[in-house]
Amino acid sequence: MADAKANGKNEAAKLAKIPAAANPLANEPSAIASNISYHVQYSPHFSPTKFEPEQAFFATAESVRDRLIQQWNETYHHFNKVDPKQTYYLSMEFLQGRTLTNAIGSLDIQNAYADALNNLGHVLEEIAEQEKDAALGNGGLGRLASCFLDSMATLNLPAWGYGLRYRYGLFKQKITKQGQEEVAEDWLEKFSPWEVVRHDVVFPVRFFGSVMVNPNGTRKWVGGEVVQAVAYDIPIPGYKTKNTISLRLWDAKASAEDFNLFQFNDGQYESAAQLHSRAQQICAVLYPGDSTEEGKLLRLKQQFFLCSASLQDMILRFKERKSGRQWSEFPSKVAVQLNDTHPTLAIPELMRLLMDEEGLGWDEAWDITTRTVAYTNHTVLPEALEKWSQAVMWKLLPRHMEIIEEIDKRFIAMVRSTRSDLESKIPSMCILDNNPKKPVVRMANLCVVSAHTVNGVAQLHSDILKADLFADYVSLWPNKLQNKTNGITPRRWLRFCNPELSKIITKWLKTDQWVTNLDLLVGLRQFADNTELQAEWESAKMASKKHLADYIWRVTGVTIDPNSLFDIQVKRIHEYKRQLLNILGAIYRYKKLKEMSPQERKKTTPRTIMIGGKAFATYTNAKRIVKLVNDVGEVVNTDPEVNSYLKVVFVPNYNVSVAELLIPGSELSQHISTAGMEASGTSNMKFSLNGCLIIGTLDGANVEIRQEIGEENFFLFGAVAEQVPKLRKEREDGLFKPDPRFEEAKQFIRSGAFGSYDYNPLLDSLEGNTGYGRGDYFLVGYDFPSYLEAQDRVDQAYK
Ligand code: F58
Repeated sequence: MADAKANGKNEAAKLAKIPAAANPLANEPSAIASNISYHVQYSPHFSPTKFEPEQAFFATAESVRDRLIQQWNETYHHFNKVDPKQTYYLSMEFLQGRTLTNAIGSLDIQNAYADALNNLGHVLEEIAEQEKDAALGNGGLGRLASCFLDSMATLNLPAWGYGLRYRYGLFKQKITKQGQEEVAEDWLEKFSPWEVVRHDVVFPVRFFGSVMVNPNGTRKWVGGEVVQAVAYDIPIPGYKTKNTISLRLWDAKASAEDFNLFQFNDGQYESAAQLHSRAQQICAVLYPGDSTEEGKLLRLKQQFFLCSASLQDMILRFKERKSGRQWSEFPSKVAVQLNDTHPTLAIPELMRLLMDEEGLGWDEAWDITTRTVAYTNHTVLPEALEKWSQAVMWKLLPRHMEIIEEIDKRFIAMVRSTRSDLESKIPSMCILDNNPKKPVVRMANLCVVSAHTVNGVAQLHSDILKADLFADYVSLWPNKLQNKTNGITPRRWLRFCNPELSKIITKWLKTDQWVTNLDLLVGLRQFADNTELQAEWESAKMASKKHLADYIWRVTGVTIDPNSLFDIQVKRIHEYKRQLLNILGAIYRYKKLKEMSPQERKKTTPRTIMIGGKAFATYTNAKRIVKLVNDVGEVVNTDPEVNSYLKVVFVPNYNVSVAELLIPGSELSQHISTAGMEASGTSNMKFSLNGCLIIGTLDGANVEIRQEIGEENFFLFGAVAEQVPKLRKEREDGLFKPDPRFEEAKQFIRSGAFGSYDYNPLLDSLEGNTGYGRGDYFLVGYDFPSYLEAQDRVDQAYK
């Protein structure tokens, strides 16, 4: 503390020596330092005496922002003039992580900033760690959206991201004796230096109300409540290019007229500000719990809020860029990509805006809408396919329900008139499920019927969509379904998070062009046997492992050995992702180590198993898995007989920034979902890119990664997707015989070896042959023996 204070003074003294001068486009360290000093003095957010890392972060970010704004405005003007077709990525989630390192790296001014901060008594890496993650997403789907923005900016594409400005993003995960605890994370607690509020970009968004029929038969949505959507823009710089695109996040605001001064002065404070507080709820949290009716309604409001504001914005831009435009031009200027079904309401909202606000007829509006919208599917899990109650939709969005009914009616008529052979399929293909018990709108069906293109996110997943989930539509529209295998940005996930390895790659390839053209990495193959490269590679990996070990010690108090094999599984906790298979394998390993003699133990391959990820707050079995991993770690890590051969660590609060530390230090990563259930996976790509091998099933993008990296770099095990239905059936018929090793591992938990917590409800999911939450739906037991065998191959290879 005393040291920190002394340092703080030291930094303040250094700051005092640097002349404060606005220099937004500075390149030289001294000019950059002056610009940072300028922001400390003239854009103050703290008391003038302080210049500790936190103050240095905000001033540094503001100086970087100066540079970004210059490029950003130029990009804006350029596209405004050129008027290209724009891509709009509509997503309820953007898992951005931190911005500073990425921005400085993209602007290619890393060294100058490091030097400038040194002059000011600070270290760039430490300053960057001050930034809070913008975690406006749950997992893979949200991170994919953020990776796409980076890539589109780098490819000089005229693209926009549209999302919501949640006050509280994904919760912070605390691990206590009880297991996972969720704590709200306020990423805007101080402020975000990256966002710019556009006070001129405000659109009204209506909820509830009714439909008014005009004398001429046209319809108009009226009444209800109207909330204002205000644009907050975040610049997304491309790598070493001027192109700087926008992530536009909408915030909800009620206007002054909605504040009832009369009531307020009468002491009725709450009802006076009712609409204000309802507006505030809209962007309060990412993914409000939807177990209650209120929660469901709020989530639907969020989705519509995003869709309506974004479409009004696109339409205004389309009209403003050139006056007197034909509406038929719209699809050649606007492409709307729906990130899953969450923004499906963009379809009826575009129809409504075109018909009710712009006066187009149904046919023209439908033609425009279907040529504009495309849909990406991210899951085949039936429980994850969105279905909204028709009653709730009629209440919140009466005009949209009319439009959806009409789309459905016309779709059914079209099938009947052109494809009588599909008559029996109509009930499952149509949009409205009118089951009187629970009438719902099937959002995925609405998307498939309305979009010009539908894509899956890895080849296997797209094949499954075509063969199963959307098979009947394929026979109707053979070319609508496509595959677009996911990707990741190599900037964040290699160049910036692993500078040591990046330097080696650049040195051996004699170019850094791989940062924007990953195909060039195959050029490393010819050096694979070169001992000099191997030594450099190994020392970079060791440096990252030490860095990671240091982090693990800081956040968990567990020491891990950088000479052991670092084995990592980090992703959302879900039964289909099978963290349970991983921990059961670890338990079996522990039991065998305990049974060995000290001499035998010495022959084993020392391992550190790290597992991290968040469980949905209401997902009980996922939370039990988190607790089990922590309990196993507690026992194994303090067992002096084995803890130099095995450690089990639960990495708390997994997020983008933690991933940036873990991935470079990994040697083996686990992507072990039940085949057919992980649509793609994207961390598998990040680990591979950092020279980490995979143990995995033939699922999602694993299949394609294995083809690229070669079978020898992929420890394959488990049932394949085609077998899964048959295996489940066999189990139902009582034909499954579990491997004794599987029984042994479960029995070890039941014996109380990892404490007194009642794991029976979790273990029971692996027992029996049928029933809800029973019968081992995810085939942990079936895959267990081949998993252990693959792990043996890993141990041998590591030697
Ligand atoms: C993920 N989906 C897929 N959904 O599971 C993964 O295989 C894929 O790689 C990734 O999308 C990108 O395509 C996913 O992350 C969610 O987070 C949902 C958000 C809304 C609530 C339910 C989960």
